Amino acid sequence: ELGGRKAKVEKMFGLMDEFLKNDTISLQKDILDHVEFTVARSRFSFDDFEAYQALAHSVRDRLIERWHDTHQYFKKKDPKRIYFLSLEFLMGRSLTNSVTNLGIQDQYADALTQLGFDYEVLAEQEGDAALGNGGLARFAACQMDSLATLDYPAWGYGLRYQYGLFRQIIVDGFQHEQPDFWLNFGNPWEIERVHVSYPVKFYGTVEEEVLNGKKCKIWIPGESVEAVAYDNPIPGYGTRNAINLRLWAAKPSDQYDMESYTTGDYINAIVNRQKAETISNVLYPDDRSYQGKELRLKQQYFFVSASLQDIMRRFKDLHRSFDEFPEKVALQINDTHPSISIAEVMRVLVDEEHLDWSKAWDIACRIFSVTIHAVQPEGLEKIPVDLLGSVLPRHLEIIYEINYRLVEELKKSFGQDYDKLSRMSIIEEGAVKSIRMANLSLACCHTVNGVSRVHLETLKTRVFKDYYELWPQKFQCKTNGVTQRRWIVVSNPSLCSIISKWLGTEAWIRNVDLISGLREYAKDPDLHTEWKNMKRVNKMRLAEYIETLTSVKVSLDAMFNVQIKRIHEYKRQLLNMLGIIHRYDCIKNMDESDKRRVVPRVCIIGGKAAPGYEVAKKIIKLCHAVADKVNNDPDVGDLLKVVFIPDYNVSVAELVIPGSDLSQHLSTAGHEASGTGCMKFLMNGCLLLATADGSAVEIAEEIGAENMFLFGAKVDEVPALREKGTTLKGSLQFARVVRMVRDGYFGFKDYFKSLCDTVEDGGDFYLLGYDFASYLEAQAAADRTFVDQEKWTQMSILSTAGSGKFSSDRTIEEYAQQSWGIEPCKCPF
Ligand code: GPK
Repeated sequence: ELGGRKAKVEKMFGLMDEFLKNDTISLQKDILDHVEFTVARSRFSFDDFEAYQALAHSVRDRLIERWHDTHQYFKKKDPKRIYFLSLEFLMGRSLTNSVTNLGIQDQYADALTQLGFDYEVLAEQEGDAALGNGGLARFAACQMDSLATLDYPAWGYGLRYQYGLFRQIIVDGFQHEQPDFWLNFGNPWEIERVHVSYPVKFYGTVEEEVLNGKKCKIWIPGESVEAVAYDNPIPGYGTRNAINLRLWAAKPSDQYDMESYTTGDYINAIVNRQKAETISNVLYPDDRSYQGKELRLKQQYFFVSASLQDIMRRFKDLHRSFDEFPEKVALQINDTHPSISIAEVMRVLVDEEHLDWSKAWDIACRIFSVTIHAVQPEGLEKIPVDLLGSVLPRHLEIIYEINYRLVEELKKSFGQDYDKLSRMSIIEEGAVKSIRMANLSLACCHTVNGVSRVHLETLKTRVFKDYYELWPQKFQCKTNGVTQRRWIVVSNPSLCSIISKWLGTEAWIRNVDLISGLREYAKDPDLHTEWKNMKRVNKMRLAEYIETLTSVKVSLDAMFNVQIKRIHEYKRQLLNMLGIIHRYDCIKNMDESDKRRVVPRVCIIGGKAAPGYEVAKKIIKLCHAVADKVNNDPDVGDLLKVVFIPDYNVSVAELVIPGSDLSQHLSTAGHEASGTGCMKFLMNGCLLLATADGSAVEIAEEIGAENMFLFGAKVDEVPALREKGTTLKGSLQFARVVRMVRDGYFGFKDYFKSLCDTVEDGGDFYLLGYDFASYLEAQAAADRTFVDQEKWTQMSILSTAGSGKFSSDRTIEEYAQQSWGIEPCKCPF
């Protein structure tokens, strides 16, 4: 029997290439089949959206084929696997990315043209999968692409939110949030696995039991919800491997409410059951601020519990003893959000598998690693003890036990230094007694990763100082990266062709270090011509988009100057706005001959503010108020335009980045853990105007500081500057532009008052006033350079050429080797 099965598997591998064909005719046939049988439209009449759906399903078939093969192969080889747990993934669109990674873009384009459709137009039909907030979530998506491409045996685990990140609409210049019901028209990229489901328990009590003469604890839960798997294949580039991103959706469970059915309250019983689904309903839209909300905790535990059941089931299929667990399993915790998994692993090993505590703890300590994305200690999650005790009573006990043993160990190193012990404790005493999720991770994880060198330094010297002194070896730097597949190949095809042509190879798409080969041609006039044409075409596309959305016409000769990211005080979109106001003010005071020397600018801003973040919302309004005034001022004309792009998301970024000349990264030094947007601009040859913060410091090392526009206070100057507080005076220019806003020059005087207060009157925590002069100087330097197009183009080429380090492929290699201890497992054929 076994021999028979083996022969069958061999046969299947042998037939692999026999299945779905990728020639034009086969693709057309598949698309039309899907029109008829999946979308259920007649092949004689279907519109662009239906064509997109059919196209997507034909791609999905090809993904599924590879994905099955890959998992069959992983099963056969049984390598150590990496499980990547993240509450957020910002995948964006899948069509073009999948087709590119499958390597059949030309075939598809031909097939569609012959059917009378345009591939690019159909691609535009797809909505974004926005199951995340910002950098953290997009970075998770880039890592999945690299894991697949580098053939690592990896799984992603997360939550399948019904509502992704809210849609931003702008009414009279104010942000409004609308629900993103992204699943309305179906999602061809996911595979519903009704048979892969696990019960997840909440509430209840803990009781003691005697088992084989030993006392043990058992959790008697009060509620059970079913977690159902939705699988999202992630194809690698230039490999047959396709890995899986498994997202969990909550469904009512059949257990636990039988009572109400028998008591006759039939309708209420069903309504109550339905409430279970709320767990995976909606993504929390707050970027890096944590409120102790029950639903949030339930989301975290829900996805962690389901994922661990899945992981352990897979492990137990092939292995008998948990002794081997650390040889087969690495668990990566993306920020502290999934750190309840540490307590869950302990609960399963101790309560269900009946391992000794110390044995279980040893296993836990060998499997977990964590990446911290926050900079501020306030950004770290704390869960009120009462809340945790009610939702997960057994986990609270386990955390107490972990903490007790931790503190005993700490006493050995630090004696009776109670201040230190209380800082390092997992439990925070105080008005609201809380669990510090970061400390739970620090206590257990073998590796604690920072996302840039500067960030790791901050973790070591400030945020986790005590832990660093105790366990320096745990702390590692894994500078972030982004995938060149999406951020060059998919979103900037003309640049992609130029790079391949000049390097004489496409190998850089998998091995991006080769991109440095462009340096050699940085002064080549032929390359300059191609480069400038590429930029111009991308700017044209962006200009059309801007006009469609905002009715503002922009000149292609202007410098496109862009800041796109979540709106935050520390990211200082306000500094950008004040700089724009300054520029406007200067132009207003110029005579015609002065004006001729002004470099025309289009200032583009985009980003969402968390719904409850008032200051951020005022910044958005200020952008619109300034835009209204400036764009309609005949004195200014094309010299200055201000554009706010609404509903910024991944696919908007794919359009905006290739069309930018200059990008701005203005965080107060020490506040941006890394930044990944800057890396996408860098790859696309957009020059950077940035503070020496996060990854910008490393970018300057790679491309040379002379090839970007750095400004502002340095990380180590910031604390002293803050100390000086009120005695710090911004420049006269700064006072003047703030006064213009205060005096109602752009209207909404009362509304903007509190915004102005944040940067004046002894406030100005983020040092806008202090950095203003040097910001203006950097902007002026950018102007001077832009006039010299040859110089500018050379810097642009050198930016792309120096971007190799910032590929997520490099990041993933470092994780694989330094944190996870995993090897590639490449599916043959
Ligand atoms: C950091 F703490 C957080 C958070 O809650 N959300 C988020 O997007 C970002 N981040 C950092 O702000 C960026 O500097 C960093 O590049 C990104 O995470 C990925 O590490």
